[in-house]
Amino acid sequence: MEIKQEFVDGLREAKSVVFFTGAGISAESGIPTFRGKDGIWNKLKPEELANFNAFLKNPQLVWEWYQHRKQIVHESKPNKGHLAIAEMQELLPEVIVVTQNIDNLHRRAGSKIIYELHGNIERNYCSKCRTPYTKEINLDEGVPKCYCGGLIRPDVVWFGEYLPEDEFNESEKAARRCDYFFVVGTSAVVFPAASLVYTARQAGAFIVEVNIEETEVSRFADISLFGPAGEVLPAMISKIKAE
Ligand code: BJW
Ligand code: ZN
Repeated sequence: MEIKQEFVDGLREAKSVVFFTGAGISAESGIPTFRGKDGIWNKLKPEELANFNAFLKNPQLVWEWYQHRKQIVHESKPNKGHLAIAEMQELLPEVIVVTQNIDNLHRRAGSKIIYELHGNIERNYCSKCRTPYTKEINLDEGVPKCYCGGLIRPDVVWFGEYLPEDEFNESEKAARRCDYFFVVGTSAVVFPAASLVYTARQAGAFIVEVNIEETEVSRFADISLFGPAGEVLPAMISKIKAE
């Protein structure tokens, strides 16, 4: 993978850069992706588990799955890819992270402006009255319930559900404003999140893809940097810093 000097020179002059990230950026932290060859959902289709009907049918199963994933998240730490994105803040006037991930790793790496499009695994709320639920979850006591009787659910966005409006609106604004739009570690097949790539492109941003394999974005990206995000992004930082 070669990072062209001309590209690095242009990037140095950028006023605003967006990093749109997906599960692939956290893969090197030991968090499995959803799709692709190492995806957790090769056997279990995301559309079948991550929807409200699946939760109503078997809340215990869906909760066990999220508790298992929360455990993995707690045992993991930000990798060189997350850290490189945070370090970009020292080098450019505006760096915005728009993530589909629910794992908090960008925050833990030190990124300041983060829009979480699909929620956050650390938060829960009542599926009936929407009151946030802040107590520990202990599935040995059964699926947690709100005082109103509603089932408590993770604060994540399932299929068929709307994305958090403010986060999506701010992400759209950032996509329209930026000079460079990085698409990192996402298959870019889940909408409306993936629409941001097209919004940025239409607004004239330079589209940079970072992935270990070709995706939907490869055919129109201005540059595709194929390789693990934890290697490609630090290599790019080194080039930006080089005299
Ligand atoms: C590396 C790497 C390394 C690996 N370095 N790279 C038909 C057409 C269009 C849209 C639809 C349609 N039918 C239905 C829809 C809508 C639907 C949708 O998009 N479906 C498509 C799948 C077809 N979308 C929705 O339902 C959304 N809501 C919505 O549309 O609301 C409007 C509405 C309201 C009411 C009624 C009807 C409509 C909501 C989508 C919510 C998605 N939720 C999930 C779960 C979140 C919680 C959780 O984590 O459990 O979000 S699904 C899952 O997919 C998760 C992810 O954020 C999301 C995206 O996945 P991501 O991050 O791209 O991961 P992967 O695994 O796909 O890719 C990883 C990539 O990394 C790969 O490319 C690897 O190569 C790469 N990689 N290692 C760099 N080291
Ligand atoms: Zn309630």
